Amino acid sequence: MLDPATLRVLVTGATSGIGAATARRFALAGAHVVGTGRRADRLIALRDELGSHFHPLEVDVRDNDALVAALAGVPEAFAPFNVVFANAGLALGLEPAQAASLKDWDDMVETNIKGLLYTIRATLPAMVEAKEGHVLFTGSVAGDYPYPGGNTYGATKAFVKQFALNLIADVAGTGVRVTNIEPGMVETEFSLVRFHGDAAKSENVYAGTEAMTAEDIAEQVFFASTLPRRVNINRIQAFATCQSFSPFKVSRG
Ligand code: NDP
Ligand code: 8X3
Repeated sequence: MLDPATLRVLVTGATSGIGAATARRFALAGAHVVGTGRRADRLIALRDELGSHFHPLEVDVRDNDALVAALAGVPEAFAPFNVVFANAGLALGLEPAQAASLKDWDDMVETNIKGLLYTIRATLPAMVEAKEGHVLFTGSVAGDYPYPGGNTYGATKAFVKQFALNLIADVAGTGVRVTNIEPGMVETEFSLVRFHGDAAKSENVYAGTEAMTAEDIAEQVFFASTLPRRVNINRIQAFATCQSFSPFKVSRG
């Protein structure tokens, strides 16, 4: 197993949910962690909690210039990264495609696809040059399985899955590893964001279930990243145990 103290980790979307839990998991194990997000107060709170092993970086992943500039200013102890967790993302809306908001679609594409690409393009060359590094993504079961209202969100996560697999092909022989983490239902702020702040709708998603926790997913990220460097986990797909599949729906009459 790799010594976590040797890891210099970038986590995008560290202000909440899976990203915050992952930043905690690595920092408390002795890694140096840079966490990003747009909500500076959340990042400062995480720094207050985790101390000198956490460096906050307020940046919107959709702004490539800002992202590149912010990453260039990371203190020495935290760079160069040898683990990059491109996790920042969101679902917006659950309407059928014919009724969905085009702005929601734009925001998902800008964040889940373009922001993720900016993150990788800004960090991958240094890992390839160092012949050491690990890129992990937060994909989703929605990238494999369709559901009503999943339209653009699921398609962005299908992009993430295929990009991850293609990246494995590109970095072959460089020592860089690539893993797509593909969770099912995790109770975070995900549904609150999806329903544009409607707490009742969000709570309804998790009511009566035992959803996975952000810590459950952080553990998967930590596991994949601390395996010996000879091991590349391509994909980890996990449902909450209470989740399963439905039969095909057939419209009749
Ligand atoms: P949260 O809403 O709790 O966290 C989302 C994180 O993404 C926040 O830190 C948020 O930070 C950040 N983020 C969103 N947009 C931007 C942006 N433009 N720039 C920078 N950061 C951004 O949800 P989760 O933790 O659940 O989501 C994390 C990832 O997990 C997402 O990619 C999501 O699609 C994926 N996922 C979630 C599942 C679930 O059931 N919860 C299941 C499968 C995948 P801020 O708002 O401060 O910028
Ligand atoms: C989040 C899981 O099923 O809400 O990616 O799309 S789901």
